[in-house]
Amino acid sequence: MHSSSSPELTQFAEDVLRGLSSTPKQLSSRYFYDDEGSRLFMEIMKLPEYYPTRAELKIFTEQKADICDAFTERRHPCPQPGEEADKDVRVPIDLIELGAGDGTKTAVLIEHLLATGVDFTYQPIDISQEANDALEARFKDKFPDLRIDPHTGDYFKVLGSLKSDNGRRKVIMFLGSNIGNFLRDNAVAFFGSLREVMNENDRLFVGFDMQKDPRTIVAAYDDKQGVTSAFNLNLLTRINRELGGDFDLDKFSHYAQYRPMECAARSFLISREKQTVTIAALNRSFSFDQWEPIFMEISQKYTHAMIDELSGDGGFEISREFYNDEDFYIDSLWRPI
Ligand code: AVI
Repeated sequence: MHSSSSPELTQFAEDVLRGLSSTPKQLSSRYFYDDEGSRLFMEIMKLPEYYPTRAELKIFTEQKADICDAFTERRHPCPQPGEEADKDVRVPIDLIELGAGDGTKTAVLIEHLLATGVDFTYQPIDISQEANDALEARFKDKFPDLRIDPHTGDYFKVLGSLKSDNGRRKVIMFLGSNIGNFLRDNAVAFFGSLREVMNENDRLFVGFDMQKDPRTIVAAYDDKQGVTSAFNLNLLTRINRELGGDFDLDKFSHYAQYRPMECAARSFLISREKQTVTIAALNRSFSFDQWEPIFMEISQKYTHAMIDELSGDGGFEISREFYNDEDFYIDSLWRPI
């Protein structure tokens, strides 16, 4: 998409222009993931303070049999009167993952599906060809019998091409509480668009990070080693490199907060002094007051009621939920309605 005034601007440039021209200033966290940003996110996932990845891995490790059963179950898990549960007959599935990362968590489910002889293919979808190539190489090495069919491109374009009913159930996975990086209206629209490319018998499997002790959440987004700070600041480096910006990273500092009433963690880069930043590709300068924030990212946390409402608003009903005892994290399996 191009604006009429600057037809040559890329989507990234347009979004930066719009974000830094708005009040309050903002930058979209979807641009965090250049090579360095992806590397820093891998580091974040190993931090002692960043619990979501370990929480989801624990659910998969401890409940893989139940999860894989639910993916391949032929009938409604609660049989209707006169109908018997038909647990032993498994449906073939296409396991489709949106943004698989390094695939560590998914590997747990794949290993179990292979061991139980389920008829399935694994189809990761990612915008990055390199990410898909690396994942394919890793999984082919780890699981020589796996049928893997990676797709590179926009989620919805790829899913649209997979829409036709081939007799196999699509199980679409969106893990890691990635949905938390969407504002609520965007999350509902995202689920609605997924619903449009799904058939009645398909399933959606979504990871949600739950509301918990606010101190635990803030620490996850403000780690002692400063990796999350580097992750946020890296977007300024990306703007400098790709758009000819002159951001001085020492003049901005990372700030993370959690607002328990909204269950939302937000991160900001705060201008430490009054300054002007010029971005050559936009042919524009932007003034910052001292202590003025740039809103960088929302990481929404959830209650059961919020998940229930989101599923309904997106066109789904909850079929099964997998969570740990403390309700720390939930993987929720949805069925289209
Ligand atoms: C990718 N996403 C779910 C992460 C999160 O928890 O919001 C991104 C992240 N930002 C800072 N730390 C991790």
